[in-house]
Amino acid sequence: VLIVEPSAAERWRLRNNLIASRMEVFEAGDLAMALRACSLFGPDLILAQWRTPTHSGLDLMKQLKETASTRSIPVILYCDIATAEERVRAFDLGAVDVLSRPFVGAELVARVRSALHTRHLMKVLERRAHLDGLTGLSNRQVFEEWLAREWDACKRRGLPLAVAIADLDHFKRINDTHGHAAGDEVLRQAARTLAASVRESDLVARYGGEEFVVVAPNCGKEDAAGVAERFRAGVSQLQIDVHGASLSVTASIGVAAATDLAATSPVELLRQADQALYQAKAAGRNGVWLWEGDRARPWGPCLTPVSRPSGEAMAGPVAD
Ligand code: GH3
Ligand code: MG
Ligand code: MG
Repeated sequence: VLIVEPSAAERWRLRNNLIASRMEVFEAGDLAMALRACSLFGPDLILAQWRTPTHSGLDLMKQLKETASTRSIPVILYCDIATAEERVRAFDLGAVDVLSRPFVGAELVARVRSALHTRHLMKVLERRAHLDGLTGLSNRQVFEEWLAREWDACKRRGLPLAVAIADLDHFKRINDTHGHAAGDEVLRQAARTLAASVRESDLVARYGGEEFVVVAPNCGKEDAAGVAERFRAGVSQLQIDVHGASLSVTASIGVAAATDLAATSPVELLRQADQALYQAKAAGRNGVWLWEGDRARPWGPCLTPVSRPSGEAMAGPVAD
């Protein structure tokens, strides 16, 4: 809980009440310190004095609303007397509670605890809304929002961006032969392998049933193909124990990267990665195909280039 209160004596009193109830407390004496404390500590709740010599609690709330990371922090305002109009205005601005002094410590703690509980439930719901329940990866909605945001950021900064779409090979057979629960376990382990194959700045999401997608900002095509190859190799080495049997699985991956983001679009990049994936499947699966220019080509150390009569180099990934 972040206490925003100019009087050191009052801060001390509030702080003692909250600490006695095993809450972690930070303190700020003015608006600038409060905003700094928010970015440093990310409080779950702000308990703020409404009227101070330097600012009003409403100013604080307006400032919090301006930044994405502080927008959802609940605020409880307190003051000596607030008129009905003022209280309405505070709630309109998003205050979760308004307290009139004098208040006893037990009531303060009860109100703070109740607001923290609501905050906790909101966080749980937000997490559930963003994650895929089976694999724990981000879900498709997060992926779409993330791609749009990262696309704009990379475009502004003149950076490349890559996407990779991975699809497990003959996954239906695993379900049909070993049952749905075995299939689920394969999906979980494949997801874990993919998450371990990417950089921290990349996003991995479950795209659909047995399909995953990676968004790699500031990543060129060769590096993205390298990530895809790491995943392909990692998945092919998995030994998944199900009812005493050891299952293995492979994946096909399509990769596409854009360097001039103003000249293309996320939809087009995904189409290219999907087309490359399609080629990886058609060529025998368990391979990485990279979109280049106007076509996909196979990529990776597992491939043996084959000369074609036209002279164009084509290679076939290891067939299953
Ligand atoms: P391909 O190599 O061409 O990709 O063949 P495939 O069998 O992997 O592809 P197909 O699209 O025919 O089958 C995908 C299967 O994935 C069918 C579906 O039942 C299964 N599936 C989708 N979501 C889940 C899930 O959450 N759990 C399990 N166990 N299976 C799932
Ligand atoms: Mg599929
Ligand atoms: Mg598949």
